[in-house]
Amino acid sequence: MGAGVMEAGPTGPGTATMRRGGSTAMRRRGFGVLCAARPVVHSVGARGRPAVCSVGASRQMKNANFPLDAEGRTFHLGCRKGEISNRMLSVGDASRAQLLSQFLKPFPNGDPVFNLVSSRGFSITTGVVGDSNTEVSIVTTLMGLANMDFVIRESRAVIDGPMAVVRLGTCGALQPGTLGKVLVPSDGCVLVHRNPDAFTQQSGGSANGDSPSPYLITNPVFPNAELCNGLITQLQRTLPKGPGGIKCGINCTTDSFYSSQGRIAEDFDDRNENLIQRVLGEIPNAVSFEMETFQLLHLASCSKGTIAAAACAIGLAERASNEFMTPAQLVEMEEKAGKAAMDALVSFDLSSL
Ligand code: R1P
Repeated sequence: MGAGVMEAGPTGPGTATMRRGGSTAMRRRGFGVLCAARPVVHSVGARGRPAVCSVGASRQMKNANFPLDAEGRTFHLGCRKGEISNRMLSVGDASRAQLLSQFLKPFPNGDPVFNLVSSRGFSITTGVVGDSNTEVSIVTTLMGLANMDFVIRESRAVIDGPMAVVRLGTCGALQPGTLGKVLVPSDGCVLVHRNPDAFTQQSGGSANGDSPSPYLITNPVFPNAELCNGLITQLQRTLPKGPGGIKCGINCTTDSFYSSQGRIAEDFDDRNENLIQRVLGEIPNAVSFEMETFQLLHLASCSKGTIAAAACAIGLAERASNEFMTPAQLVEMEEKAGKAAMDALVSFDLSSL
């Protein structure tokens, strides 16, 4: 944890102080607004007693079209204005968020690093990056398209002005020799998704007699070029050259870790035996399989020019060789790539949007 992080939970009791407008009454009641950076639904209230985090369903929401509670907190992320920076680092894993919070310092006015965990398990940690005097939020976006949708839409709703978002994930490495590299979708990102109609009995095939394909591949979406180039520059600065470095190409986001990434299962009819071969045949420079980047880049492209987004992912497992990085290797790469991503966010000119 970075100095001054308000840490709470079983392994790190601290003082849960509301930053930026938290109500004293809520603090006094030990209202569990601030929780652990870990996926733990406990916080430490003002009296140091664990309390169930209640940023979630127990609050009275208003407006069924875009629910907000009486404090203006969003339904799932549990955040309100002033708690998330315009510069956001999205990570899937709570332990990655906690690891990278070491790079966040308290605010110049003395406010400690801010931390919130919603009852849905999303976390937000906001502080100042190193000596830059620039705020960044590390947001745990969990897994999959829907969770990225919650994070981007709900953060957009409570942030004024342009936003820059970088995702640092892990992924399946598709090209031989890329285990442990940071794979950057500078050439775009497609969505590979299961086509349920191909699995139903009434799907009789198309007019030309073809059976519907069990997996569909979209056209690519693209990162913001300036943010992506800045990310590559920072990664090249931070990472070793050669095998431990970066590889650029196309990322394939999938709607399943299993079927649409070509993992063979005995318990389900998945019809995916040739999927990896097909993906690499159609997209020779496909470098990675992961589960969120398409939604991030797609939403950014539909944000009416208000969100710049880019992404990278550590090749945690190489699909062809079946090899995995060790946990120690992963932590080392998360630290290096995470710092690079935060520096890229700090360097990005938000006024260019
Ligand atoms: C699957 O294990 C998860 O890991 C990858 C995938 O995109 C998916 O979310 O990324 P993260 O490590 O960022 O979660």
